[in-house]
Amino acid sequence: MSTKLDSLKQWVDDVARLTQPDAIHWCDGSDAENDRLTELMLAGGDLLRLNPETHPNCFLHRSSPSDVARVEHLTFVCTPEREDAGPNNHWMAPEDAHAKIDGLFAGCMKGRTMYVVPYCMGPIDSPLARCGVEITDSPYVVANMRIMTRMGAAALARIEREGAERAAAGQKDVYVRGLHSIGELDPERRFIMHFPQDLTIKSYGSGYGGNALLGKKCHALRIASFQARSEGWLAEHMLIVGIENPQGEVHYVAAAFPSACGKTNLAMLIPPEGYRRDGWKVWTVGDDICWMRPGADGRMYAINPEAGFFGVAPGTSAKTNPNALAMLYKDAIFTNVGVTADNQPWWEGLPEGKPVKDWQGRDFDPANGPAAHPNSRFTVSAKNCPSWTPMAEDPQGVPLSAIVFGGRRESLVPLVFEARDWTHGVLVGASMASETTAAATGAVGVVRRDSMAMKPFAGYNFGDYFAHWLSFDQPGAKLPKIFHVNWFRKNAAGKFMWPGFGDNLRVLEWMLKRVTGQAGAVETPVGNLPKPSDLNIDGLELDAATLEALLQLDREGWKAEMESIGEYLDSFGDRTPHALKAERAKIAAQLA
Ligand code: GTP
Ligand code: SPV
Ligand code: MN
Repeated sequence: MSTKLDSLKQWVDDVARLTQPDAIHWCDGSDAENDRLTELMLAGGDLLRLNPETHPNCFLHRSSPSDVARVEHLTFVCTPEREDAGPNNHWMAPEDAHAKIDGLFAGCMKGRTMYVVPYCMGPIDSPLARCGVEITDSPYVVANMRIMTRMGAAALARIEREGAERAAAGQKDVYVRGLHSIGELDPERRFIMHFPQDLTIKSYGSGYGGNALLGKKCHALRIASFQARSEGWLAEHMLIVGIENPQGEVHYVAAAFPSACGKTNLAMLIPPEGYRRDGWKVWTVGDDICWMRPGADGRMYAINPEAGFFGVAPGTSAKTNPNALAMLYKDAIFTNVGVTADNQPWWEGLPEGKPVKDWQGRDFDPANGPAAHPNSRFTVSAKNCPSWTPMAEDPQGVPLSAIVFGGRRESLVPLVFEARDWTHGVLVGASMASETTAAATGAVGVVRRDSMAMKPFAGYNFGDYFAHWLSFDQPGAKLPKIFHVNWFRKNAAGKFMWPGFGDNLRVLEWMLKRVTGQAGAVETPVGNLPKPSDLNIDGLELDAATLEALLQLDREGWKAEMESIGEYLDSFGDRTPHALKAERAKIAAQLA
């Protein structure tokens, strides 16, 4: 197999000349192809078969111990002007970046097979979807891309069709070119480079999801956010979930929480018992990425560009996320989890089973740390999820009623508040902060600003990005209402104050009733908060003092927070929109 699209053929030839693989394989995405690759990986030790009785067609991959998470310090946005990447990104001049990474790619696929992986982000027939081609020497990456994207023949057909149309019109190609090699898996020889103007990605030296599955963070967030700016849409680090009320109305909500801060869990939420009895249902559209744009009716329409979930394993249990657990008994790839004596996958938070091997394949010994790496993950098709909705395949996307921002903050930030209007909501998103997690290498638990949960993923200057967000406030626009949540407040004993997970629906219910004008709120300078009586806490074991504390506004604390937000906005210099600074100043003045 090859392609009739000259530009693609040319690029693949150029890459082969540079990397010198023994063989080139064009992926068609078929079952037969996947079976052959699986056999190859089992034979080579890239995959281990898990218990076929309990987990048919499930596999374990153990990565190199130094290659278990995203590497933000080695990730670059390479725009011609440094200012366009912004202080929120590491930058390298494009010619220097190409020279550096091409030096690593030279001859790196000798003795290996080069896989050409055409993929589509979004429903294959959607006008909102975009395609790409990833070249990789990792069969593990191919297997994951097959689950996470629409990969193979249909994607190639769309790329060729669009390519032919554009060539005829004298226009540039629209598919993203991603070149990936696992190299030597040496952290000293590892780079993830983005060239947004050229729709190009080059990633060397890591096999980990966010660094290596180039359709995901590299394409669908960094390159796509850059493209979206000039084309009038948004590419966001958000889950998309449908909430069906007892009247049968479904409201779609998109929520941006930083990595490992609860997107997968909220996307698959199971309503508390009383809600279930009343007829509430939750529908999963996506758990990590949302592409959205205003429709003809002024509402914001969203698609999930992905076809699968690459989710955090630890903490996933029948208690916290039964829908996620249910989809992990067949056709799943596990990365860096432990295993039990009868070869079932195991991670911390599972009440049953006992690990005998840890994520590195050693005999489990608590002295070595947890059995599963804290950032161990599962890869599984979205269709495996019991709450998955066919609306996820709608080429037009789903209309959003609300956008939610949130972070992991053990103090200060209330359980929920509502932004007064779009500009205030954009400020709320831009000001987000969260404690860092194991999803990226580096310290865990350090509070940092993470605007719209996009700090590691915005492909351009955050100042320009805030301005782009503000630009959607147009006459005739029917924009979603914006909220902020914090499931992670802790008490003096260090325990989470809010039960979280399924009970988060109580907070979503309040939000949606605000959207439809059926719920009350207290206005404060920071935003509108529910009174304790505005939340439905039927059947919840939560004492009144805790609920009150979760919904209280700490004025002194917020004064300091507003000062810090002011410094943060200033760090983007002239690029920060004046409207955002003015909004912040107004709130600070009201608090004073
Ligand atoms: P990425 O895939 O890294 O982008 O992360 P994500 O946002 O999808 O994170 P995920 O839902 O997998 O959550 C990761 C961690 O947050 C797990 O340890 C969960 O147990 C925990 N978590 C999720 N929701 C809640 C909640 O409502 N309350 C508490 N206390 N913890 C939660
Ligand atoms: C994240 O870190 O936000 C993830 C996992 O969703 S990865 O795709 O590896 O970036
Ligand atoms: Mn993510």
